[in-house]
Amino acid sequence: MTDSPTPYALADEAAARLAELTGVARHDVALVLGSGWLPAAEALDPTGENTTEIDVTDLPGFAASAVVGHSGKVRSIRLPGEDGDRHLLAFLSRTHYYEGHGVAAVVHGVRTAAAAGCRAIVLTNGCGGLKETWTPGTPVLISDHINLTGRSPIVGAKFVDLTDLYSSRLRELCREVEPGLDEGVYVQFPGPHYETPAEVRMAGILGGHLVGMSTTLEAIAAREAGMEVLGISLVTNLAAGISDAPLDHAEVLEAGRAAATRMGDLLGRVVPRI
Ligand code: 8IG
Repeated sequence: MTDSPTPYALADEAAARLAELTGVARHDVALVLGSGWLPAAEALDPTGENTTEIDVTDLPGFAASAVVGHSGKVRSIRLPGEDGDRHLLAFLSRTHYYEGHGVAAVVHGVRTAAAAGCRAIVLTNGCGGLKETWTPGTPVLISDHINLTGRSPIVGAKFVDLTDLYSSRLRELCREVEPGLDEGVYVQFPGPHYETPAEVRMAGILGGHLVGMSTTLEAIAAREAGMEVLGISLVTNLAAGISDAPLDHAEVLEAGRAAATRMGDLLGRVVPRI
């Protein structure tokens, strides 16, 4: 009988295969796309001439989880910068905690990115907002989080400091490019159901401004791996009970598309400076 590899060894294997398949020995920055964020990846390389796309199922450790109902692709995108190119590793989808494959599966992409050389990671998501001024399509920088899954991706007694989990340096960089960006505390619920209005009120009382079903476990794993973390939420709806105005679905989708494209432009200017 052979022992199954540790999550870290599995990520090393995935990174080695990634380097083979993309022809890129080391990547610099990782990007995880949340719901509604695909236009951001398109905006980063509109012609696709600097992009190689592979199936995550071709990488060790992803087969059982990431793909169910998702596109399951990862792109290697070369971004020209003033002081040389950056190689961006963009996961077009993620494994969610609510899929039930466990926390290691949720953060395997993050660990693979770290093993591939990434020093920073941009975690994006679509979420509900608690501030009424955040109309659908408002991008918000994540300043901190509250992890209501009750779980940690870390294995063993490793006491990782999360004081500046969402890098203030990277938030500053974003604001240099887009000064008006607001920020807020992201609260991860386990999902997959949305919150009740009482749970949304609770999130607000706890100090939260955004509610969603992803990101916090990935951010912790990224910090454990020594990566700098930038978190950006796209508010796609007001959280349950915040507004009684019914949402026009087409309007919401269009607002999301426009905002995600704008965020792609933002990332195109921020990533080369990370
Ligand atoms: I898009 O209102 C999206 N994802 N938990 N609550 C939670 N997740 C979400 C929401 C929301 N909107």
